[in-house]
Amino acid sequence: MSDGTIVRSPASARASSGSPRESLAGTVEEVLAATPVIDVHTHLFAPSFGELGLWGIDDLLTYHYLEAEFFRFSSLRPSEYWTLSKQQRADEIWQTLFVENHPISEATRGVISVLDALGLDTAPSSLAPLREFFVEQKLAEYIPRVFDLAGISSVVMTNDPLDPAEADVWNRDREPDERFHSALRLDRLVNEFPEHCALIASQGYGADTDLGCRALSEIRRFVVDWCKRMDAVYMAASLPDTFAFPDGGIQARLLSGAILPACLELDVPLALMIGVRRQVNPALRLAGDAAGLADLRAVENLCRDYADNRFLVSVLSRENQHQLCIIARKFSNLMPFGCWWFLNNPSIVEEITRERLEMLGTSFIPQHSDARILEQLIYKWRNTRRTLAPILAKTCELAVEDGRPITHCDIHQIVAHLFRTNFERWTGRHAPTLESS
Ligand code: RAT
Ligand code: ZN
Repeated sequence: MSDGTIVRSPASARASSGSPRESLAGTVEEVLAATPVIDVHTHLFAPSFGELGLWGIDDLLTYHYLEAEFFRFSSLRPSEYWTLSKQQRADEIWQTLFVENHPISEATRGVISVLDALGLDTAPSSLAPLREFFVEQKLAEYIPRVFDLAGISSVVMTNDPLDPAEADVWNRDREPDERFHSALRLDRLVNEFPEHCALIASQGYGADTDLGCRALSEIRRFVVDWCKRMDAVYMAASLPDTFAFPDGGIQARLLSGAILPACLELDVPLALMIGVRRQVNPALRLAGDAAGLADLRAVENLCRDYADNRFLVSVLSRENQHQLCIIARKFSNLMPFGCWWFLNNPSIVEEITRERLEMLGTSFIPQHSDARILEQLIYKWRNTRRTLAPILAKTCELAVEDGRPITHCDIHQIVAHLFRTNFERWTGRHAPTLESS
């Protein structure tokens, strides 16, 4: 079918040709499957980061989304759980969530979906055969296989220069890997500045907790240097539900005095992930964070007062999503992205994505995976495509009904905006494409 072919709505396609592939829904599905994604936010690492990169069955099972679910079913206390080895923890989670209970939640189905995609038994009586499979994999061939199964061309990592394990790698010589872009994560700097001020100073920067003019310009120099060292495609910080701007507090002063000017100097966007309530249950460690409703006036103020900066914004509370769309309609320097963390469930993704399409057309980035374990890319992107397909088809169908023909080329362009070019435009980077693109 040529690119200019008009794609009919399902009803008219059935009436004329009877072929479901001719239908809008079929075409949208095909285009979604064939368009490689740039995954704009993950916690994955390039192979040169060694042990920091997580993959395989034990890492998949000890994912913190599953740990949170495990404690709902198991009588094991968190303090006992943390004394176990990773393999023992994985065994406990498998037994509890996959053998004694039914893996029907989003996170448990994710593991099943990964095993299935890799051609593995989804209900083995022990993890031994699965462990054997993963031990045999060589990352050099395995990463391209996983990327291929997930339909992605590249991912963006999360790189915090104040994380000692990461800084070690960055301070060594490493080959750049075009499949793994970096994002300069500023959580420790923005949210725990007093605790990290000395570490910044130890790297030769005149950081000071007084946050006076000199200290701010030195912190800006620190941020610029690290952004260059990492060749970061954007800078990012997660922020609590209580985040306010401007409020004269440490976060706001760091943003206005150091980070936003550094973004402008380097022409990179700033990603703000707003609404996390860290460690409401510290016993659960990574699984102990929660979400809260934020006051998005902070985003309005930032977008208005820093009109030359570009912002990528994701908000964690379901109740904040409509407000974010409204703000994006007011400020063209704001790009909403992703259905973050607790929102990444089909029912909520569907609602948010429909709302965004209705209010913003294609001018947003619908999803990121947030994958921490390599193989999660497979299920998270499979799920995203599955949820997006009927929504996009319905949207196109409405346009046809309203009198605007939709061509194959239109559908390719719509999906390309959502999966790739909005991000490329925002970051000014063009990531490598797969052969299939
Ligand atoms: O989704 C997650 O894995 C969370 O733990 C967070 O990492 C969150 O995505 C973040 O980037 O802060
Ligand atoms: Zn994340």
